[in-house]
Amino acid sequence: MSEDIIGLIRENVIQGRITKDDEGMEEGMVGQPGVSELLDSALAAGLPIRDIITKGLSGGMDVVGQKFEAGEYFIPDMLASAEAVGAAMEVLQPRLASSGIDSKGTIIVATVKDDLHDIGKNIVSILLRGAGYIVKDLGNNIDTQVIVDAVRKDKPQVLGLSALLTSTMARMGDVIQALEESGLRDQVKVIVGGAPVSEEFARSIGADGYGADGFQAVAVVETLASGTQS
Ligand code: B12
Repeated sequence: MSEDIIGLIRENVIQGRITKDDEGMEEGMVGQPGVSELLDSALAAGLPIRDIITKGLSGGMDVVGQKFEAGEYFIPDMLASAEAVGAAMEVLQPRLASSGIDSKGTIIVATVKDDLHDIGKNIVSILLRGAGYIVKDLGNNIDTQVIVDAVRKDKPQVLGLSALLTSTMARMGDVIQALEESGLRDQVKVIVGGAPVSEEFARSIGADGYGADGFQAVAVVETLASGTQS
């Protein structure tokens, strides 16, 4: 039963359906529960938020990517699915939020220049906030210099960079180099992530850590931030 609800969430992300009133990619879906109704059911049934995010939301987006690659989906279809994930994360955010009273430190996150993909970065931000960090989210398509200036000003323990395109992932290395040139590299740990990024790539650009998903991002930050507290 629980697997069914998560499977339906995944399917409705693929269909880009937020509520029961939305049409999907396929005929005859109006009236069937959308992501938001299914999320209510999942939460009422006490299903693990981790499974909802990894299997339902991210799992759905993986299929959307495959369909785009296969020429079955186009940009508006990807956007409809992205909006469904965004709506779900808005509902999940308060449940993941920590009290914030004893912040564990500050993290800056950004998607690099020329890259508009921000769903993954937003999930990482929400999970880090939930784990007790103050997260300053600079947004997407962020210029290297803007990131460097933010590190200088806010002095975060960790900087998290996201890139979803093979054409933009090298920008993460540019940011690390710019931090070095600005004399800031020793003051901040840099972690990277995004679908085309790997542990090996992270190492090759001199990053301090890599996370394959939002939960790994939190685990890496916990390890790195504990080593940087003054
Ligand atoms: C949704 C989407 C879009 C949406 C983005 C909307 C938005 N607000 O983000 C829109 C429609 C705008 C879009 C546009 C384009 N897209 Co697009 N898009 C996708 C899609 C389907 C899903 C991405 C996503 O949200 N995944 C779900 C999230 C949860 O996963 P995630 O981002 O990987 O994040 C997780 C981890 O990677 C990790 N993580 C992410 N960031 C970070 C950061 C840190 C620090 C850490 C530790 C971890 C971490 O944790 C996250 C949570 O678990 C992917 C396919 C895919 N499977 O990735 C294609 C994809 C990335 N897009 C692609 C392409 C080609 C494009 C376009 C060039 C299309 C075009 N012709 O215009 C444009 C480029 C626009 C631009 N300049 O950025 C290609 C990239 C191919 C490549 N080799 O580079 C993909 C792979 C699709 C494909 N299979 O062809 N896209």
